[in-house]
Amino acid sequence: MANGFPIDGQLIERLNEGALGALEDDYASLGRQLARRGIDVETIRSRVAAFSVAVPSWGTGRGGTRFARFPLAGEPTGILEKLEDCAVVQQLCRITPRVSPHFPWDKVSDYAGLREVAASLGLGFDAVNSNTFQDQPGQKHSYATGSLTSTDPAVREQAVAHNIECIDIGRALGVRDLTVWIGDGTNFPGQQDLGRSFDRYLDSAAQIYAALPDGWRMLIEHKMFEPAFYSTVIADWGSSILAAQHLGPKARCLVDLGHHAPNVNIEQIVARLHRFGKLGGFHFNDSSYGDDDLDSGSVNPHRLFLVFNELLEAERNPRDGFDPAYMIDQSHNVTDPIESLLSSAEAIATAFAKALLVDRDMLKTAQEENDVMAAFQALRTAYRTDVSPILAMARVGAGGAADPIATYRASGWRTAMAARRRPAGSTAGIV
Ligand code: LRH
Ligand code: MN
Repeated sequence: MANGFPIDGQLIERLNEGALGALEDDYASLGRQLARRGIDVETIRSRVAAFSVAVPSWGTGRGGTRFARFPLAGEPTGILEKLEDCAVVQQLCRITPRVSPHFPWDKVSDYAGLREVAASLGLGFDAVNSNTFQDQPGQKHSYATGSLTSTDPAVREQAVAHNIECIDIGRALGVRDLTVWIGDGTNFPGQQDLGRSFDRYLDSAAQIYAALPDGWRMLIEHKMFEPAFYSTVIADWGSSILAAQHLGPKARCLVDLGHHAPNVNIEQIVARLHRFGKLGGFHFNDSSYGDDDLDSGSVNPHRLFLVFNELLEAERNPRDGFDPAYMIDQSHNVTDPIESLLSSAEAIATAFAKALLVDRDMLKTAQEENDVMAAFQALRTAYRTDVSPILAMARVGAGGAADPIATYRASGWRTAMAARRRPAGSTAGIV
């Protein structure tokens, strides 16, 4: 297979041939429509072709809740099979060339070897994720009462050491970001002192920060609640930016879209973090209630568009080091994870492409002149544009599939993997 990609390239070519006529017709018609708006469709296509978002290794398996996890026959059971499935996603959509791994879930003995395997599949790695929200078999100290903020110095030391181990792994994998999400918090008022627990966080995080190599970033991920249900140490962007400013320039804030109360204006949080040079990255997903980890754009694609609208404004007014890491973080409880990742990558690239269509000079003029409806219509005109022909042309131009999900189904990949892979366990929980 070309470039070690798992699916037969001739199948993709054959199916693309059948779709090309209609696609070129739709693309030409969209090109004429955009030209009337002073927009060159080819410029948008090349921006879309250069766009990419990382996939989470843990998103290739079925996710679950505390109630149950329903395994899928043929789902991956280890990092090598996870990389194969990530390669299928990249082969078909061509905008997910990197995998964000999670440790110790993706632990192996030879990380240089893992990097080679990924490269042979046309993949690289993105931010490494530490895990001090679960106890591992044989672990000396439990994280039941916290990790980086535990009152027990031995527990904090263990959690700091794990994060430093993740940095070492990341160096072997050729990445430069460490994502630190901790579930530390309380379930009862009075259970912990809210001030001292934050101070313990700052002290532990400073030790991790000190271990960051040059050029590395520590991405602090806030989350309103879960697994703690009364208070969470890093509960919101305020706690996150205060910690990042306290730690130093390598510390940035990561925005997981699902980690906010319903209806929070996340795009304004993006604008604030960018204003102070602390916008480090994203975990894209969708949600209605809690950290539902649903497919990006599946519930509220307009919010995703508004986030990318802010990101393009930020790009026009770059602060030092505007280079947010784009990653997906989802839990695929009822779909084939590959189909969800294909659908989500499409939704994220769609939001980006629509945001590229906003007439920003017209928007700024309307804003300055308080022409409210003109300002809103500047966004709405872009949002209601069907950009799917641009995404498909960019995909096919890069060797991907005109219709990724239909091509994936035609490949019979999952059935083949069900015959080849051992059944995955059905323990409840995320992985
Ligand atoms: C926490 C989170 C975090 C990951 C985990 C898998 O809810 O978003 O980013 O470590 O999910
Ligand atoms: Mn996340």
